[in-house]
Amino acid sequence: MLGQWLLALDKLSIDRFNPVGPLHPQNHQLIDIGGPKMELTYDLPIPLGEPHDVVSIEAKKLNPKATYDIGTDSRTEQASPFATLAGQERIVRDGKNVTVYATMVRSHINPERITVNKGDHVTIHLSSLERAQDETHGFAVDGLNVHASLEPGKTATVEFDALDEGVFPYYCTEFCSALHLEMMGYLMVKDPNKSYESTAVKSISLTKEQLEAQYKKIIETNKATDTVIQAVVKYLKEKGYEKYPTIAALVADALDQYGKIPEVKAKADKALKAGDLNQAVLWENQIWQYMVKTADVGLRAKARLARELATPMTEAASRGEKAYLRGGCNGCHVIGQVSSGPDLTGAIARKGEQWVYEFTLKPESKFNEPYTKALIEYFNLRMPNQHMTEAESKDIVEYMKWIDANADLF
Ligand code: HEC
Ligand SMILES: [Cu+2]
Repeated sequence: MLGQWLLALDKLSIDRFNPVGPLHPQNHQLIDIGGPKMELTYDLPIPLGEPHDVVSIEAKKLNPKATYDIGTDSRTEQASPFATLAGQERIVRDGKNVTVYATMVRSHINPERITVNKGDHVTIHLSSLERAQDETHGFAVDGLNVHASLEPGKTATVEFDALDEGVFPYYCTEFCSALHLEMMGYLMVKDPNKSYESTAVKSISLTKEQLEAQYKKIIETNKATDTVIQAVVKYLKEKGYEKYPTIAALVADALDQYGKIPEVKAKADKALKAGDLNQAVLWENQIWQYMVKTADVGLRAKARLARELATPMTEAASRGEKAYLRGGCNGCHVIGQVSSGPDLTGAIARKGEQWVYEFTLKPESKFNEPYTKALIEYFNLRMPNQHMTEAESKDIVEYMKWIDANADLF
């Protein structure tokens, strides 16, 4: 609103931020001048303030793209000539030039092995196949000073000269999912004038009984994991996830992972038939990996859908949720699930608002009650005092009432 806001583009920020060295940030300040007294609303330290420049845009005018179309060069905003789709990953050699067409999607970088000769010039075109919003991957090669940020759908390129012989891990540099640490591969740089002896890895040989037991165990695990997936899929379908584009994108992502299973299952069964239990176990493990990825994304979609369908939160409940997260309650309690602590769904119904309020504020005040004693025994853990204030504890009760009102969704 005209005459409502003042933007100060400040050079000196002495005393505003923690001093961390001679170079202080410059800062922009948003000042509310609508009232009788100027009020500082926002203090924004910026690393490079000169020349000061500012444009303000009404938030509702912003309508950014949530993800790139797969294979977009973010600099030109056009389809990249180096875009690589699943199944098109390849390594092309032309004399001393090695060009790699790679893809990244949770939780793999494909290819996972790149072998080049010392002195080669290596170009790696990376395409993110992610369609989920904000699911960014990074790419770095150890010791080679290259880094790329791959937002969903983007294609980017890194280049370097492989000057040193050795093995250089490359990996995703964004914490992208529970299996993020799996997102890596190895660049091997060989000296073409040398011959390398392969170090045979001694494999521990298992007896037939041990292998059978392993096979049985992984089959059971996969069955149990699939049950979880099917339950999530049923939930998503019943609640009409297709109506929500960002959730539908997550589900498409999950199904991508799930769709890779039949091919691997065929390999596992073939190995089993041929009597190669060792190989069958390895393939079944691969299936489990795909299932975990499917479940991981599926559960995220479920949580989002629950949020879409739930009744709106009151202001107090929404403050309560923030307090709940700030208080670390979610470290032990998972809504809708028994975790390191009880499922808090229904806590209000079980014990009443006043009790939950008092317990949140000061759990130790209730440790002598038979109800709490039984819980402590069951979880082998006392709920710690998280030092919530009275106001926070009240808000948390409102949040828990919201949970109970929407219990069928969790
Ligand atoms: C370190 C793990 C841990 C943290 C953190 C934690 N809790 Fe708990 N909570 C438990 C355990 C274990 C129990 C059951 C044993 C007990 O009552 O002490 C419990 C019990 C409860 C109960 C009673 C549940 C019922 O079914 O009647 C409520 C309510 C509760 N917690 C709320 C909270 C809130 C709110 C926070 C955050 C301020 C929180 N908890 C943080 C572990 C935790
Ligand atoms: Cu990643």
